[in-house]
Amino acid sequence: MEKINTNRAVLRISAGRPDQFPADPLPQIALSGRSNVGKSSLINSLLGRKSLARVSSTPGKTVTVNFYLVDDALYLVDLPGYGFTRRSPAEKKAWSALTDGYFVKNPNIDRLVAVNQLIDVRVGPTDDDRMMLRFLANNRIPFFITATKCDKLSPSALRTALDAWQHDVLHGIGNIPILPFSAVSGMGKQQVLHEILARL
Ligand SMILES: Nc1nc2c(ncn2[C@@H]2O[C@H](COP(=O)(O)OP(=O)(O)OP(=O)(O)O)[C@@H](O)[C@H]2O)c(=O)[nH]1
Ligand SMILES: [Mg+2]
Repeated sequence: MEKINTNRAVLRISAGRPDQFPADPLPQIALSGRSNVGKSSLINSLLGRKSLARVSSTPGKTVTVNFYLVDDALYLVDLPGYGFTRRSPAEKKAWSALTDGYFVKNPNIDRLVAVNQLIDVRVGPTDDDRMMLRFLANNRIPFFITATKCDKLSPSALRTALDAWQHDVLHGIGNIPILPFSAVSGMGKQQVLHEILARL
């Protein structure tokens, strides 16, 4: 496992088009999940920054893929959130073009070492989450799951929820790590970091 200084991080580019994705040969870990699941909050928490990634109370405002360069050694890739219903047709088109540009038409897809799929522990897996997990499994893209906002559940409710996911969403997919996390309490931060670094 590599040693990485997570305090050294910059937003390299907020890409609105696939041709703006960085082409340098560094490993990428992509964060996927619905709007408001806590992708930006997780990035800020992992990198020990208050507002490197913009956290908004109005989800889905800008549709971009944000590449955070960490210690000149890896990219954390903040993918545009899905499942935000009040989106204009133009925003939906931008979402599809970017997501397709990242997963399907990306000449540098071999640099994607893993997807961290975020699922809100109180909302549970949505149909869109299930679709994404099936897509990742079918395309043999390595992934692990982070359950976000775990500060909102009691320890026993948390255990019940995560056990159910293992039998439900991951049924037929295999034994995939599910890491409980909270950007508010810091729960699971070291485990998520460890999982990321282990993939490099
Ligand atoms: N209680 C609690 N709230 C959280 C946590 N993480 C994020 N939030 C809140 O959830 C909301 C959305 O967080 P973001 O990090 O902006 O979510 P996102 O996935 O980046 O959303 P988009 O960029 O719109 O796709 C904000 O109001 C955050 O403060 C958490 O661990 N616990
Ligand atoms: Mg965000």
